Amino acid sequence: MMSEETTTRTLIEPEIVEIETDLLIIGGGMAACGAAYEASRWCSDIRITLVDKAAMERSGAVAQGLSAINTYLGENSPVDYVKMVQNDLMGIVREDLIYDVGRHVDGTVQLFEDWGLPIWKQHGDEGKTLKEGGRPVRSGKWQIMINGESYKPIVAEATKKALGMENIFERVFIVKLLLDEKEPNRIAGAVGFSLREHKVYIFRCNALILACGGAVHIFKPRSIGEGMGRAWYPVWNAGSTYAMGIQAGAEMTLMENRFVPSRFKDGYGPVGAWFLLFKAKACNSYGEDYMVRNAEELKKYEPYGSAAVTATCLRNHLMMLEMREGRGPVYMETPAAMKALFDSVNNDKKKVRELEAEAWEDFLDMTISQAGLWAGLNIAPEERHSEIVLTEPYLMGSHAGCCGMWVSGPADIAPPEYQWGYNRLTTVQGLFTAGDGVGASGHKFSSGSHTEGRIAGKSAVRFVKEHADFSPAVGKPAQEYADEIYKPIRTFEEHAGYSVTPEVNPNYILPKMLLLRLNKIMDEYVGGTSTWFTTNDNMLTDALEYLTLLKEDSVHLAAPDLHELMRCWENYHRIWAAEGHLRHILFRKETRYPGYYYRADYPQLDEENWKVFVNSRYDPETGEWNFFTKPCVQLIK
Ligand code: SFD
Ligand code: AMP
Repeated sequence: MMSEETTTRTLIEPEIVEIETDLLIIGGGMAACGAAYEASRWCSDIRITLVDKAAMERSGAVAQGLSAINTYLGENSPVDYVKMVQNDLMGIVREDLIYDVGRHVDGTVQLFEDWGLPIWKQHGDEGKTLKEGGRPVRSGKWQIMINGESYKPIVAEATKKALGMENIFERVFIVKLLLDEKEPNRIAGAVGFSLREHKVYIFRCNALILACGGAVHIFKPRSIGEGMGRAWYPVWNAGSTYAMGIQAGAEMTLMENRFVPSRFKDGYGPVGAWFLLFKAKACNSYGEDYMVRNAEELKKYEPYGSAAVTATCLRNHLMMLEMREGRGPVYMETPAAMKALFDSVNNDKKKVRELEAEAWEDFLDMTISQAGLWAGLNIAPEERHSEIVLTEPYLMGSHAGCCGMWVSGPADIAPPEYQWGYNRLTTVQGLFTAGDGVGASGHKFSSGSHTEGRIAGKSAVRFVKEHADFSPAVGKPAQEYADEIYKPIRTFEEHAGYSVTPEVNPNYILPKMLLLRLNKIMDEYVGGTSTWFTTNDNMLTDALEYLTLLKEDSVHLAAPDLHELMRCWENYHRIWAAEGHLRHILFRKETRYPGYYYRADYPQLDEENWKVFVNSRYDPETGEWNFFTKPCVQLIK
């Protein structure tokens, strides 16, 4: 143990900065950028402020870029888009919200092109924009190819220009939302801290758009040790959207849903371009296509099993059978696909080189580590196949997953039970969300999330104008918020030096330790990779007890610096998002998403009793969770 003198430190007192605004946007990703861009178009007389925990140029899921835009309708109709999403998410979706994204998304993609995003065009249409009728190169029915390494800087730049840098706070992490003191269930602001300076921010606002992306590292990842930072979705999306929404009392929907992507093993490279553009097949280690071999299995999951495109979770289910029954590993058969493509260009040397470059570029544009791994393993995709695997689960509302908040739908389409005034308003007055935040409407991807942000932005501006007499009243004195946020710094200051090794100290928990404990609970009891995504009532009940203890212990989190302070709050958010997920799985007594998770005690799909939304509300006054179902209204037959 070290002596007393060495532990004496000067306590850090953060400066408190208080900011009044009309519309506060939390997040700087695709949805938030869309919200800020659109909101500024509809008003010059209201104050709009955006707060991002990172630098917007490279923040959020699109940080590394993307190689495709997965939602572009083009020749398809919004009705077909709704049908596709409905089937992919096993029938329970909000068709009004999906239709709304579908009818506006192409305009958003055309804006991206105007701002400088290079979109691949079919032979003969090179140089023609989409607006001018240029035909994009489609990888699939809904997806188009882009040169997307700089996708995020391009989208962020347009937002910065629209909003002005003076209204953007970068590297400020929002810890929690503030409810109004006078009006119940009414948003009034948010508090957070700077990651660069000792400053705590208190924002007061009239309306707020919460768009902090999805949740990663809730479950133990497949990558371990020094590779643990590698995941498919970005590790810096820590469930803040769900946690802060739940804590504020917003009604949540389908939080039991998750997304388990099949990905190139260890590098987490996406598979879409390989399946759709390069037309590759994925086979078990005996060379059998698992979709063909296990086709009969799909009959158990009608009406979804017989759809023209098999739902993502069911594709996973068929792949998992191979692993469970011992016929793994599963490989993406890249050499056969490349050979067919080379043959299609008559093995023309220049064209062959271009195709090889495209294969690498798919990863270099969005998952650079996968290209690194190929190089490290001496894999040339035209010569050697690559293993694919089902990753750990992610919580998200924008890809082939649909957990999130329950929001009001568009006035012209939403049935009365799905509508309470403002499009994308949550059940908390003044609180809006978009992108990963909106539940029951997946398959938005980057373009749809930006589109939905634009929808929410326009709607929130109208809300502000129609509630101009509101003046936010936040409860506690500013210093109390500052003390609460800086508690982990204080804990470290108080106890550092008690032990020689800072990682081993009985007086506190470092964020990584807490993360590992959360990951272990979720993995082993709530259907992570260790149990092949299988859980049951007893496992879930035990997990809830362990999670409750973990939440209690989180008061002992300690942060040696501002970066670790962010890690503390991120992990606190993860616990809340995890709890929502767990409680929802416990409530739904069926296996709605085979391939995403299995309730071993209710292994069937139960269309008769469970084709409903499972919704929940945490009451911030009492601390109680309340669960109920809502009908699933089918608008399109
Ligand atoms: O290949 C706080 N996505 C794909 N979309 C496509 O269109 N095409 C693809 O090719 C896609 N693929 C893909 C995708 C994502 C990733 C990581 C890979 C590959 C490797 C999905 C889209 O990217 C995704 O749907 C959207 O980005 C979702 O938008 P949004 O806005 O809901 O989330 P965000 O962009 O991650 O932004 C979150 C923001 O919040 C900030 N933030 N700020 C303040 N305080 C806090 N507490 C905060 N917490 C988070 C973040 O910094 C960020 O700015 S493929 O796999 O299919
Ligand atoms: P991914 O790379 O898995 O994120 O997928 C990118 C896009 O391709 C998404 O729109 C997926 O729904 C779609 N996709 C991926 N694999 C398949 C497949 N085998 N069949 C149909 N669509 C797919």
